[in-house]
Amino acid sequence: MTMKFGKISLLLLSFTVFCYAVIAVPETCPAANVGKCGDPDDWEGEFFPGIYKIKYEGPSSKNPLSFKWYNAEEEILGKKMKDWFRFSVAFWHTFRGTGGDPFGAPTKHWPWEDGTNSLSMAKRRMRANFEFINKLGVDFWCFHDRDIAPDAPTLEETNANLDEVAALAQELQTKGKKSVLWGTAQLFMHPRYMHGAATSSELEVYAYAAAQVKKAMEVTHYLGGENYVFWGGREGYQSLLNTDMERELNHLARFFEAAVAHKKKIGFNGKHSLEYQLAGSLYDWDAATTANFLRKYGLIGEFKLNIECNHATLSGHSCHHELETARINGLLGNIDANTGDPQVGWDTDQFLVDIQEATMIMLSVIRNDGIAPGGFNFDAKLRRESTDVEDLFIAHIVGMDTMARGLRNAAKLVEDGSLAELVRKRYQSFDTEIGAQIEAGKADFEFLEKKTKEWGEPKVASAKQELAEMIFQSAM
Ligand code: XLS
Ligand code: CA
Ligand code: CA
Repeated sequence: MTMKFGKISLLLLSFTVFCYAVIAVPETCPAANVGKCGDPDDWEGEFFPGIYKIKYEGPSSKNPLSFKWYNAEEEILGKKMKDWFRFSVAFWHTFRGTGGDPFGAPTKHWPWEDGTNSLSMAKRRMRANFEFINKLGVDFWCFHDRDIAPDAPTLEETNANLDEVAALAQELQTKGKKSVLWGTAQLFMHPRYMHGAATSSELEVYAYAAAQVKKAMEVTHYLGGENYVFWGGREGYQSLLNTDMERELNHLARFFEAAVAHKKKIGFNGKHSLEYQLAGSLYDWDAATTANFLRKYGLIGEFKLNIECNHATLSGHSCHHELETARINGLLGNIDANTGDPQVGWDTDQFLVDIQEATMIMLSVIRNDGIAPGGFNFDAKLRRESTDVEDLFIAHIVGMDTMARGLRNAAKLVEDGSLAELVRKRYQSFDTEIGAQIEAGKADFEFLEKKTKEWGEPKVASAKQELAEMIFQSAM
């Protein structure tokens, strides 16, 4: 009996050791390249062997590695599809996302990763990024400073790492005619930013953040970036009992003023975008709050907003609401094309695949006549359970196709005109002499009281919401 138990234990032990060995040894080369890439700098192979340039094959195609709706060169409402979108790949999700979460270990083991965050690994990853965007047929990419190059013990060494990776990115960009849509500084991961960056109670942290943004702006400019984004993921508070909110917001405004001054100093003509919201008590809560902040501090002309759809949901709005708020304030800059989970109150950053939502988004974008020099950045990650390399392509393809369907549908609605006509009719009482007087601010209360006495009880028409929904659906 004891013997039998001993044998079984040994068997189990060897099985565990075997499994551990299989799981623990990270794959460092694709099968075809074994032996050729022992050192990360020696990488000779393709990162995505067997995946060719993704082509438009039309809606009847069953090929997952093809576009069914996104046809880059096709003109819709006088603009090529690629120019409506200016799609961008987010380096942090696509090349630094591991599938790990607070309860589970990483699930993605990309063949090119060696399990380190070394400088040579950073360069290899950058090559993977360019092969990816070239094959996907996207013109732009976005990055945080710390996604693309490793942190080092001193700022000088960290900056030197960043310069080295940026030089490679520059070379690869020129080859593939690609460009940076926006760059940004990661001011939320490192523990020094636990009280915030520009709103930290610690002066030295404020200074460190300034130095980091200075460098990130310079690198973005060096890479021909068209925009620079600020996302204040830690700019907020946990408790007002220990917080001087007014002082923190004043500091934040000073920080942005200094960033604008530095942009001018280095001749970076890119537009600044402010992105808002994650969760909790953040200062940049939604588009309206952020617009108010910019107005109060006289920064409104220097910034636009980077609207992230998942953040819109977290602040209790639809993405369409946030886009319209930004648009009517002349602040629509970039779109982080992603979505959240309606049942989960967290920033899940999923690929947006809801065609109705995409249509609403594109209605705003068409009304704005596009968003250049901004674009659509896929700030979205594969689900933890999606672990094949090809899933990276499939996720972006379905994201691009969804937006393309949104554009096609929105264009149909615009060309058909019934929805616009319904809205026009709804407000037609203002298309009168008195309506014009009200809209020009020339109708005082006495005049309106006189008119009301003349007219009697107002006649109120139907809002026709269901008819509007019916027209909207007819374009799907
Ligand atoms: C996180 C943010 C972040 C910004 C860039 O939720 O969306 O990814 O876009 O710092
Ligand atoms: Ca974002
Ligand atoms: Ca997000």
